[in-house]
Amino acid sequence: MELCGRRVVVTGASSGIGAACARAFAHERTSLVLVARRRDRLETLAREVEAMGSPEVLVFGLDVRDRAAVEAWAAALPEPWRAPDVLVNNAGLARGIAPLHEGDPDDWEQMIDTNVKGLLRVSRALLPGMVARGSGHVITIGSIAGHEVYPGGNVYCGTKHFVAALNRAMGIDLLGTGVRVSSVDPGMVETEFSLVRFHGDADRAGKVYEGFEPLHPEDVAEAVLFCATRPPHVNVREMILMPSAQASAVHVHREG
Ligand code: NDP
Ligand code: 8X3
Repeated sequence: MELCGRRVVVTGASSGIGAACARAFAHERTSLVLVARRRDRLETLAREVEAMGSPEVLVFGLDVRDRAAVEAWAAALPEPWRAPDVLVNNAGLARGIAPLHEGDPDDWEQMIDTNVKGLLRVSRALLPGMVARGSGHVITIGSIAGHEVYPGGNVYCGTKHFVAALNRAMGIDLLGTGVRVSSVDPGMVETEFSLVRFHGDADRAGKVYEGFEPLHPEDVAEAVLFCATRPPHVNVREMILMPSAQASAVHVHREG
């Protein structure tokens, strides 16, 4: 499917996979709405993707955990943007890796409020316009953590299992509406993900990616673009994307 001139919303565009998706879509000359809490980063990215050829780029400093703010954001979007052609549901995070009995409930709430409720809120805000128009595509960034669990992954894995279930359920809900639903589910991608998970401990975060080549955010963006460019009769429902050195959440082949 030709993407030039289409409207694409990317949540979590200030970093990592979301920023790479914004660049990948800009390369196809789509217009972009970029959403994240760190607006300054979005403004820098906006200048970059405009220079790449995006005809229109709008940035919104938005916390997807804030229900009223998400509703106000959607209501304030310029009219054509209330029914984007593609929504990349990417904003998300892990906090901590403690066993459940030692876990921090504040971390749990942040993951649940962002990965589960934030994703629901943004989808609920933009889907009615897509359904009314009879076309659109929701592409969610799930995770290998939505297919398996690993030590200390408890709540994060729970949120990503929710995302996997929601992707399947939305596929049923939206059947016959012309709106496609896809999930791209990566293994380890080197982004700010581990820095956030380990509360800013850069040494610990760096060790996660030592001794093997993890996925790069651009690899995931390419998979998202693949989903978005299938002809209208084709829908990628779920795509699992792993580094070649990773066989499961806990099996990673490290050199040295
Ligand atoms: P990054 O930390 O680099 O990016 C996360 C993005 O989410 C940032 O742009 C951040 O922006 C945004 N975000 C976080 N919380 C909120 C919020 N409350 N409101 C709005 N935006 C928010 O990590 P990744 O790029 O790796 O993560 C992107 C997605 O990919 C996540 O859903 C993650 O679970 C998933 N994933 C990551 C993998 C990995 O190994 N890296 C593997 C599998 C899936 P800001 O802080 O400015 O709000
Ligand atoms: C992020 C990848 O393996 O840390 O979703 O869960 S993992």
